[in-house]
Amino acid sequence: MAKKFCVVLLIAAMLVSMTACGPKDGPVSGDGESVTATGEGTGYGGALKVDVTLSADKKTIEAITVGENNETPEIGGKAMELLTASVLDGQSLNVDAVSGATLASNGFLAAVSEAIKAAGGDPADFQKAISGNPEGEKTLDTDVVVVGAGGAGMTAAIAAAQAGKKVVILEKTAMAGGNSIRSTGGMNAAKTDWQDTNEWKESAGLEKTLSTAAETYPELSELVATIQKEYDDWKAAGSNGYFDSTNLFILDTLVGGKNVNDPELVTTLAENSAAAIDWLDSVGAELHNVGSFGGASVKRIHRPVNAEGKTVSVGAYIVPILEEACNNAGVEIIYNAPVTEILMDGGKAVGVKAEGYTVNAKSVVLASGGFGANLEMVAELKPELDGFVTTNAAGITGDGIKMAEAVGAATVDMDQIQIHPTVEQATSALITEGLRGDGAILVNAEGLRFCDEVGTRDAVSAAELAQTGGSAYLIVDQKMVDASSVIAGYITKGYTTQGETYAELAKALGMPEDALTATMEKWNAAVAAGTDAEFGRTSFANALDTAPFYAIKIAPGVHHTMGGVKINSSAEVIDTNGAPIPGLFAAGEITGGVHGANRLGGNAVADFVVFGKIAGEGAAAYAK
Ligand code: MEZ
Repeated sequence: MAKKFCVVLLIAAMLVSMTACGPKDGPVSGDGESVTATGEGTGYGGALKVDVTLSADKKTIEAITVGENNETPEIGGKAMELLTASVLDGQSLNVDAVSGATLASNGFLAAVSEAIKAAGGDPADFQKAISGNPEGEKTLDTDVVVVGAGGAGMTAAIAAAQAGKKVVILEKTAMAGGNSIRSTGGMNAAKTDWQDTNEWKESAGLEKTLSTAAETYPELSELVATIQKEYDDWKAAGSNGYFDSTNLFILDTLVGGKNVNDPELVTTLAENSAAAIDWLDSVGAELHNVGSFGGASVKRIHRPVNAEGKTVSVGAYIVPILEEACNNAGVEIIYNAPVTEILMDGGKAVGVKAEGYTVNAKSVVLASGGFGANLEMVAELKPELDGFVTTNAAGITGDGIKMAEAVGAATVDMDQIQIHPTVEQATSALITEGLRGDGAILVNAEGLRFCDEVGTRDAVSAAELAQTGGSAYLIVDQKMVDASSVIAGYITKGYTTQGETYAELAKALGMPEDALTATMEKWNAAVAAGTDAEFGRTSFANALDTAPFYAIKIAPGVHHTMGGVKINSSAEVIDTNGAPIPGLFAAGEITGGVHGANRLGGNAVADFVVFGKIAGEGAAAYAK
């Protein structure tokens, strides 16, 4: 039986038993026999409470109920759900933290331990070792095996299953999502109906792109001329709807990537992006709110909103939907099964070996992500990033790239590693670029702006590192908070400092009050005029004029590894001689070439949906 199914059964059993005893503040005898008590631990979001019910003889944990906590439901919450099942199943606290949710896991286990003591038990009685695969080594036969249950892996699996194939995903960690679940901003797509719901205000941004691109990359002048004509034709035809084109998406991505990108892959990304939004719709993921993001000349990032119309994090929204779509399509996801080897026969990929499993397949899709959590590998490839924090999920360590190399795959751009300019340093939490796209500004410790906040990530990060302390403050106002559940979450997690006036905020931050007040007034005037004489920013959103005002202290952190396994536009893995490896496909951050030297925000989700789908369809066709 699949591990995930066992977990579901255990949770169901647990819920039935828990209904008998609600949360208690101290040891309470329930049913005249068992005892329930509460323990407290510290997770990612601060204090968390857990109720534990022990049997009368204190030797059996009968139920665990997670109480008050500030964990992210999709990450820390999910980890606590998985750990609840493991602890109950094994009657042991000797379980591994869930990768990617270590703080929540450790806080949960500490709270359970404390609750056991408070209920009169001894945590030492619950320490027996739990073996990795209780069912022993298993061999499975399938049509397509996918390595990794992140966005690319699940998309590929759904696409292959929709093409009628039997699909198994092997996921290294205890939960789906990989780096994708941490993705906050949204997905870039060009020429969608959703863009047309916006008012066109981007002439200045577009003209700036066309002139800088032509000057900086003369080799792109033909592409620039084509876009200029598309724009002129659109204006001549009465400027209906919102202007964008796949060519402009290609140009923005190439310019953002310093034209190091593989142009064929970029073209595939852009040309399939609008259809990818429709495909997501078809599996129940609606990304219909369109906003501005760094390096995009027009509003192109598509985002989900909640029932109140507030933008929400794309990864936390999309991952559970893809998981459900996998379930509905009959895809089997096996968790806690790190893949160690690609099985080859006569030069063709014919399956994989994982801890506890051998999966024989007709084709293999690699979707195990990049290596942004492997800080040693990062520093080896780019020594100047030694000491930087990472926004990546713990499982993103580059194993798939190494396995692909072991069977002859070529790699590209391995030293192209992106730092994201806005990372909260105490927790390594990504503070989405969406804040800047929606109107936030950056100020330094002196209370002064220092760059075009919606420039590309490499440019903004470099500007930040040149400021006092190598850090800066993102400033937003209450209007922005009211429009975004993401920002509300940052406030709950304690990342913000706030003030009723600009001066009060400056005082709380220990920066010159006059300087911040003058900066904010100057910025609001620039928004009203639609011109930023100081730094040439061309996207403004709204003035930051509604109290209270909030600041988040940030600095750059490792975010995306642009290099990886070489693929062609059919998502086939290319070997060191330039030929596709039969039966081997790859998609998402494990691959290199799409993003060049710098990925644009919103292009990772576009990458995993577009290339995940191509890889899944290709693997299904190969599996015949
Ligand atoms: O694509 C990304 O990395 C992204 C959208 C990040 C963010 O700032 O939200």
